[in-house]
Amino acid sequence: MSEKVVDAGVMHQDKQSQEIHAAALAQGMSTVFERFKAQQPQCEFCKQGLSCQLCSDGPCRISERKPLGVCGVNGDVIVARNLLQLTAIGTAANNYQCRNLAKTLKSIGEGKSSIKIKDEEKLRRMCQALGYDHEKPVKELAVLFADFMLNEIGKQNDEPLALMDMFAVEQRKEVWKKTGLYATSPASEVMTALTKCMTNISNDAVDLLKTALRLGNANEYAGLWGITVIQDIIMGTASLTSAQTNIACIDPDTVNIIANGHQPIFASIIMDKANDDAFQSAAKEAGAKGIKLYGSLCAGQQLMNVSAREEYKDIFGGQLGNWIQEELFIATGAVDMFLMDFNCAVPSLKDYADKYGTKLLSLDQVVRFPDVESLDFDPENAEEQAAKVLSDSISQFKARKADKSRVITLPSAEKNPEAIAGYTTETVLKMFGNDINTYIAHMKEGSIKGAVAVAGCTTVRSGQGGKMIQDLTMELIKRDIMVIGAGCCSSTHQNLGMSTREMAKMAGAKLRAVCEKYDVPPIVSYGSCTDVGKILDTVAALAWTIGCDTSELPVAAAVPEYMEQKAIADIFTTLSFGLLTHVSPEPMIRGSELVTKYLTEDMVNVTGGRMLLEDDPVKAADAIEAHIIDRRKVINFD
Ligand code: XCC
Repeated sequence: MSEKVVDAGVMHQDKQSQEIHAAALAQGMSTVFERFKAQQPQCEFCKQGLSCQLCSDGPCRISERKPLGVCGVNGDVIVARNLLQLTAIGTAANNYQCRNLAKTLKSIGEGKSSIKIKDEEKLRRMCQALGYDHEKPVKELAVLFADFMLNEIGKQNDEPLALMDMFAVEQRKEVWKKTGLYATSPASEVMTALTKCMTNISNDAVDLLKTALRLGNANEYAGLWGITVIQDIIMGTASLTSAQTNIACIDPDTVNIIANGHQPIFASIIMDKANDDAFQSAAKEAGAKGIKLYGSLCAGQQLMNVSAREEYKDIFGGQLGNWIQEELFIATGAVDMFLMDFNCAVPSLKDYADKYGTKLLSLDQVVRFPDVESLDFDPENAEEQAAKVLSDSISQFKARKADKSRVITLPSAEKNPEAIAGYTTETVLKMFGNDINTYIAHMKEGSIKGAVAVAGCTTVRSGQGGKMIQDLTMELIKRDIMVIGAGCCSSTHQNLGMSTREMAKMAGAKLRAVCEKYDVPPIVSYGSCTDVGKILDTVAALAWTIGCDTSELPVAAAVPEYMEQKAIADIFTTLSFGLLTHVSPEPMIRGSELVTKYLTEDMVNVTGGRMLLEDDPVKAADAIEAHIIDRRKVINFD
């Protein structure tokens, strides 16, 4: 056992969560942290990726004494195959979400749904880029664009992804063509990848890893790209905003609805509907001050990004936090309705909901719990569904008020400073006088030494619980490196009060001066983990303008608290883009020297990218900074 077991004293990094965590334990509940501890020691074979459970002759575990499985497979193939399966799951999940969005857009275009398109301009721009007559009626364009996306996701003709052809920088396309990484549709790539994962088919570990890189491209050029664009079209593009964050924003005197997950469209419709007089007066009659909808995880990040709109002012209650906190939201005893729209709805939520009187509702066919009601989002019935959620939430509130035994525990710790959010390529550039060259000029002179996307989940492993995100981010900004946050990393930044303009004071002198001049924080939040697509948009825009390849830019990606499979797919996306990609905790690959060496060293000769495995935030920042300094030389920025 080389790994340190989580120290019970090092859990949530923010005081509000620590308080509610302690209260939940005192009330007889267990959280991710206690269950992690109870699971120790975990299987060393599995941790190294050396366990194969695919066939009836297994499970096989590879060791020096037993180097081959029953079929003769070696540890390299087992490790690579296990990793490829994770990548395929993540790619499928991102594209599943994109397909849902495309279907919703199509139903709007066909006039079957009453949902309104909030960014018509973006739809027209995208259609123009695809070569359609962008002056057609908006509904027609919605159908055209939705059909285009559905075809991209599902086509089986082996044609490359049109989006990759259109939006990737030229040098990158050449790299992908040369290395066999030019991807076709995610449906086809996932089918091929999973077939390769079958027993006794692909016995070449390097080929399996290259398949994961192809999935990375299919993940980006259909899934992530499509999610961001269609969500913007339907919900409206993000704009700069500030909002309350963390558990203390829950108001016990309002009807409280939490929107948890990654698919925020339905929650935005509920917010629209909550303004109706009928619901406002029903809430008041029930004794509530009003109705609040709070964001949770990545869906919350998206909702926060559009929360500056007038119609959401009284309804959006704030962004509660990241996945390791979600049990705690319910443990406050003040939550009436908890909506689960996609992943990161932990199984223990049911125990929490039963204990604290919260109603759980699953909103998508893939989210299923025994004995939990589902109301799968249907764009054709969105209004009725939103009305039902609101009436049920009001009834839940009434029941909460009537329940004399209900204990409400809210944090006594100080509220967080309001977080600023809603950054996109456009908003960042706007801060720099709407000229990407101004940003590049500052990069060139070194006042912005480089930029790092700090994205993805939080994890309970090794006592991280947000700590690694916090420490790595601080180390980076100290070194004049700008941080772009997304996903639960952004939630962690917000909970720790790091998403403010004042953070400029903690940055290196040069970065601080730029931040203060342009009124930009050194840590900008792009939103959900699916907004990695939006971050790569910014990366591509920089590369286009500078005239270099994405692998030559002084940028890197970091997934400092990697947890699940979509993060693995995203990691293969950034690796395929040629970016240095820091990952902690280590994925389960150490059992194969070949796989570890390929990912951390040899891949540089394929895509230009490589994985940086480092659990120490200072050492990770050192290595990222060294990479950025090296890249600056390549493009003559020094
Ligand atoms: Fe889940 Fe996105 Fe990860 Fe957070 S960041 S732990 S997926 S909610 Ni994607």
